[in-house]
Amino acid sequence: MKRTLYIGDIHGCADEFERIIDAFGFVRGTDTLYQTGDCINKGPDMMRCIRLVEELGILTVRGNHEEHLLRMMTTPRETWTDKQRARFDRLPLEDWEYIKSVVEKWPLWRDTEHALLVHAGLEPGKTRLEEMDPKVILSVRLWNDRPWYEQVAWPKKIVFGHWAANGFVQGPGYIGLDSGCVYGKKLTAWCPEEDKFYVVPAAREYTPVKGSEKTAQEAPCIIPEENKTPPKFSESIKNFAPSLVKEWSGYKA
Ligand SMILES: [Mn+2]
Repeated sequence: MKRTLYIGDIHGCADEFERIIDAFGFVRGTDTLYQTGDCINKGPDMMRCIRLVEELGILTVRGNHEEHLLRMMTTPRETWTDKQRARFDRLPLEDWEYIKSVVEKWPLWRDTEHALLVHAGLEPGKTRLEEMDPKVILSVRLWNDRPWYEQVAWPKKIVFGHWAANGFVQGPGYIGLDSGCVYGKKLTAWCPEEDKFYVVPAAREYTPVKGSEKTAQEAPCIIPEENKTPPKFSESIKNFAPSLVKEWSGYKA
């Protein structure tokens, strides 16, 4: 049977990325893999993640971190912040050039058979994706102090990432897959044909959990002031239906 898997935010967590694809039992040429963007930065091995995307033909969307990189690489180094320089110095220039050549192909959204895939979310009050602000699609969390997904009705389920502090969420028209793998939580993926979630625990905490202020500053896009305060990080993954969850038992730390 032809199957589909939507995988949440990776942030360089190459081991967990490979493991969730293994746990799913990906069949090359038959199955389709999608990913919510933010493949790069923060975690241990973003080059391996990018190569995996290319080798397996994983269909991703652009995340705010990819957008940020593309913008950085078109501005002179003298204008970068210390943090941007430190981040860039983690890899040789030719690796960044390769990453850029891959991620610049990633679209802002993919209208797929089972879901509309975006990195962060949709802009409430608009009905056409082309009319939405790209910054919102890449970075939105709260809209007028409420989660954007409570304010959007879309003909198709919306699959998104970007909100690790909120964790996994599922509601009538949406699935949020960022369950904070790089923060030592979990990598989550959804298979619509099986109506099942795959979950791989993070091997460790690769990056400390951020405060809300830092989260807002790091977004490359200017977010309206009222949208800048995500809720506190919760230990438990919200709204998880245990019967739908397959905890992958083959995992070894
Ligand atoms: Mn993001």
